[in-house]
Amino acid sequence: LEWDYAPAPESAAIGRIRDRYRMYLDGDFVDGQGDDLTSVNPATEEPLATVSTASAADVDRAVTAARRAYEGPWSAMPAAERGKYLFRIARGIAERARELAVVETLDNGKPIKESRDVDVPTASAHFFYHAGWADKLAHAGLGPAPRPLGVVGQVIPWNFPLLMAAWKIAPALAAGNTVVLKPAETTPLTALVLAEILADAGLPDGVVNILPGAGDVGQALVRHPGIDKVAFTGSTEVGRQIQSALAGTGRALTLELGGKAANIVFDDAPLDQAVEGIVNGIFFNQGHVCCAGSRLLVQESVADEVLDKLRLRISTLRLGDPMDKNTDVGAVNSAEQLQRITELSATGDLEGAQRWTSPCPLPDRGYFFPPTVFSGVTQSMRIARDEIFGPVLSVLTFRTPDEAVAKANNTPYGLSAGVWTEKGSRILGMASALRAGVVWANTFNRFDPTAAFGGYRESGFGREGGRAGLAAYLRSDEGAQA
Ligand code: TXE
Repeated sequence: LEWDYAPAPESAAIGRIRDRYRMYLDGDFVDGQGDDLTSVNPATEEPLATVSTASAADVDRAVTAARRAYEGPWSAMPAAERGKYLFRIARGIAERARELAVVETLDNGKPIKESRDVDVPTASAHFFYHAGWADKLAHAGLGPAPRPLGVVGQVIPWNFPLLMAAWKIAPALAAGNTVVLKPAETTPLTALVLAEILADAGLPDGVVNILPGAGDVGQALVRHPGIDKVAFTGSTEVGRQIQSALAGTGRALTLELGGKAANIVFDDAPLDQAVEGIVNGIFFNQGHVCCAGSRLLVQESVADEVLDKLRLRISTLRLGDPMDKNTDVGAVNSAEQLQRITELSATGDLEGAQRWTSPCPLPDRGYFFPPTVFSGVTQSMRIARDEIFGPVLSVLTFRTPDEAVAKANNTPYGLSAGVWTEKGSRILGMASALRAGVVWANTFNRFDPTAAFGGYRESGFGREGGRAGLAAYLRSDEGAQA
């Protein structure tokens, strides 16, 4: 399958998606014993590549390989050497940035400008940041000699396939652990390209193993007795199952689950800037973002003005071919997710909210859902409570800051929130009153490897990024335990 996307001369040699991808086990690319899966381009509904998947026996082999690597070369290696591998991986991602961005967009459906400008550079930045930590763990404020946990089992979702792999693998390796990672079944390709980068970096065999497969492979991995810690990003439902499966085992666990973030706009906010933040908050990555600003809470006095500006701005968003660098909204990742979004948003109509849909035309094929805004939403409606994980915004209003806090916190989730106001004191007050792991002020959806990311309550526990994220991969009081 030739790329449509003009490759730079220096990368012309790798301008091809392979027909078949194999799993990465103990330093080799091998066929797994599971049934092959076909990765589909969600923008065209055409098959992209065949991917070999793991069986429970493959999971067992991978855990054994990771244990051997942990007890052997990886633990024996001076920490500064470990850091060098992470630097090499960071550089490898940067060198293959164009290829990774293209594969990500074809496999996931996200606009190429997002994979190119956000996913791939942030993945590389994550390895760079953690490379620097590898030989400085004694200075991380986690005690004089923090120790790794051992073999880590990691399961990631399909919304940021490469970036989630980087978020999981980089801190685990920096802290001295070894890894078995399972990418999501609809987006396994960039994790397997990353595996090539790991192999090219000369990472010792078994330090990282990447095993594609569906939920059954994830289940075999997280329940494997040879795993010392599980890190999971995905649905709250599966997170709950994993937590109960691990209860009483003493194994470490971090969960990064769903969200229903409030993006709160006060009447003194710079409204044009806020509108940009609202649009970015919910339409970035088609709204397939756990911290998406899916509930707009706007102060009543400016609600009509904000809604008018918002509709105007959304009408200019270009939806369509994710490989077109002008596209703002790409394809929904799978037919299943499209159906979920369609069904959940239909409850908004039934419950009496007013639906407004962007006038952009939808392509004839592919899984697309138009940017949608529901106004007149009340707190009891499902579209105000449930995570839609799509380009659908629910708009509620408030009169006072206290009412804004009460409505924002009226959710079982607690991952993120946004506050738009010119008043610094109000930002600080809201940040401490909002029950959310991340509160953005006059911006939204900003990610940085130095900053801890994670939630409360049904959004999970444990942090990724920053010193706290590192602590989650070390034996210390700060790592969350099941
Ligand atoms: O998630 P799953 P799905 C939310 C979002 C979305 C919904 C369903 O609301 O609409 O979840 O998405 C693996 N043991 N989020 O069905 O099933 C699975 O193979 C171990 C929010 O895709 O949780 C995949 O690799 N692993 C979220 C990963 O878990 C299991 C991102 C996520 O899939 C498993 C994704 C099991 N029993 C969805 N069952 C976020 N926090 O960003 C499945 N998996």
